[in-house]
Amino acid sequence: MNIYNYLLDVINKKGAAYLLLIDPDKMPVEKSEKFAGICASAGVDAFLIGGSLMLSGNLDESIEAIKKHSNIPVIIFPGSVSQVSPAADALLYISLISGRNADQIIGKHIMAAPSIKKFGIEPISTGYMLIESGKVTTAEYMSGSKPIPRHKPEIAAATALAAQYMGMKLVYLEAGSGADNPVPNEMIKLVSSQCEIPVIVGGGIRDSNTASEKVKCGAKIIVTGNFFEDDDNWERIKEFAEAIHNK
Ligand code: 1GP
Repeated sequence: MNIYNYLLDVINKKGAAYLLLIDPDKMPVEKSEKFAGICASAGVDAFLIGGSLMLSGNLDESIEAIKKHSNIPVIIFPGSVSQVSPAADALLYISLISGRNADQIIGKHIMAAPSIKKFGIEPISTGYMLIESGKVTTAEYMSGSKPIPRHKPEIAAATALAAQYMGMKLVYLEAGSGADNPVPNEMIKLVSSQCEIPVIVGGGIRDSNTASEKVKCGAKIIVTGNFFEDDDNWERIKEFAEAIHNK
């Protein structure tokens, strides 16, 4: 089964999928190994891996370490064209559809396509939308694009529908890592009622109630990153997974 179908299967069986984001710059390899084992036994469905910069981290080494200590899929969430690794199971092939910068909608993709083919990685076409969340986030700053205003769910819904009509397989509502405020419930409700492709929600989710609330509003995949970079919180991974798996 390919990874996209695996995600659909998880959604179908558990109600929603829980993905944990690992940024190799923020989690050294030795810590990722331990983390991977804990996540696997806590019910996490897949890892996302990637980062905005990749200064100290090494993508290949991190993926290999995670895979050695767990058997859940590792999906690259690329912060740049160089973040393609043969060790990964799949890659979110993200187009920044909330922006109007052609390079982030198609340009970078052309640069990355030959390596994706060469390594045989499964690309999962994803419409990626930045949503205003309070202060300027890294994703917003690095992409140099304006997020969709948080009180304009209809813009997000029309954008998601366009992504679906263009053949994209997932739509990602991103408040940004460490966001002050997660994606608003009203926006998740409208987007998921309008489009048929699974809606991913991430950014600023720091407790299981919020994660569960987003699923009740229609999110089919929840992503958390920041909160579990602190190992004091690791004992709560299971609580998040159970809150998200509402079926
Ligand atoms: C993935 O950027 C998010 O969508 C992760 O956000 O780090 O705030 O959980 P947090």
